[in-house]
Amino acid sequence: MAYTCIETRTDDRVLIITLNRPKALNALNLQLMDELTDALKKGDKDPQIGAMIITGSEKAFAAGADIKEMADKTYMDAYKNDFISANWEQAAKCRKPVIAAVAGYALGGGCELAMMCDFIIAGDNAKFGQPEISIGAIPGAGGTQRLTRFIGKSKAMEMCLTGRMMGAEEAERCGLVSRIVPVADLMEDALETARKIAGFSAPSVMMCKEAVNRAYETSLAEGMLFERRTFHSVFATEDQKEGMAAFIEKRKPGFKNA
Ligand code: CO8
Repeated sequence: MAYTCIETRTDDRVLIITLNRPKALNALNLQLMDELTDALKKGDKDPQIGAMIITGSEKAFAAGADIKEMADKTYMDAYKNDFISANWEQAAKCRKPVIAAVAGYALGGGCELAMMCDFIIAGDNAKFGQPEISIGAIPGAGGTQRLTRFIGKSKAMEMCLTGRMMGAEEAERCGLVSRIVPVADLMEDALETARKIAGFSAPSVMMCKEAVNRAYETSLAEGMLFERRTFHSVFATEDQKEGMAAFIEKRKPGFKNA
């Protein structure tokens, strides 16, 4: 698939996907979402890739779903084609870690896409929001659900009902983003983080991600059991033997599956 709305490149074992519709502030149209889904699926399958980054430009990660593309939709169009169908959720379905490196606007579907990733590193100029209410709509790809889990009901309700934007500092304070870095350093920082993760044992990384995600989907007791059983299974991997032997022998581990 030739890409016209995104750009991809690899750096070491990291796949970097850059949303690239600068004239529309990276508004997420169907073509862009199809390309993003394709790139994420390929990265997830490629044994040479250990982690992925989704980013945009310095001005906009993505200013939302493409309003011009959806303005004339009818209910029947939306319902029959299951608008924002499951393949728009690929970022949340990947087994390998996906980091959102967000500078500028992450609004509506842009904020939702960032929240589908495993964590968000924000440039200091990042602005997050769910402004759908101001165009007579509501969030449609997780804004009311994921945002509430990230930042709690009171703040999520206020954000969704007023459409106000939240800056990077507020986003860090309330747990929406993991870290803020100067926008000029955003990509280098995200890359360094992704390279670090991609250098660890690939099965451990995937198991760890699955276990953290369980915290969202189940009770504490079930989550603890899942974590413990998954922990038991690392003793079946060569990487566990190598990682622990390397610690004891005071050397760097050479993970087979890195
Ligand atoms: N859709 C289409 N075009 C857009 C969008 C968008 N979401 N956002 C910006 N653009 C276009 C503008 O129309 C403009 O194009 P043109 O030059 O042809 O007029 C160009 O990008 C530049 O935009 P502005 O001139 O408005 O730039 P400003 O710097 O003045 O303002 C803002 C920046 C504040 C970001 C402003 O553009 C804005 O408010 N954008 C819309 C934000 C919004 O409402 N987003 C929510 C959209 S609805 C949604 O996301 C539903 C989610 C569905 C799920 C998606 C699944 C992933």
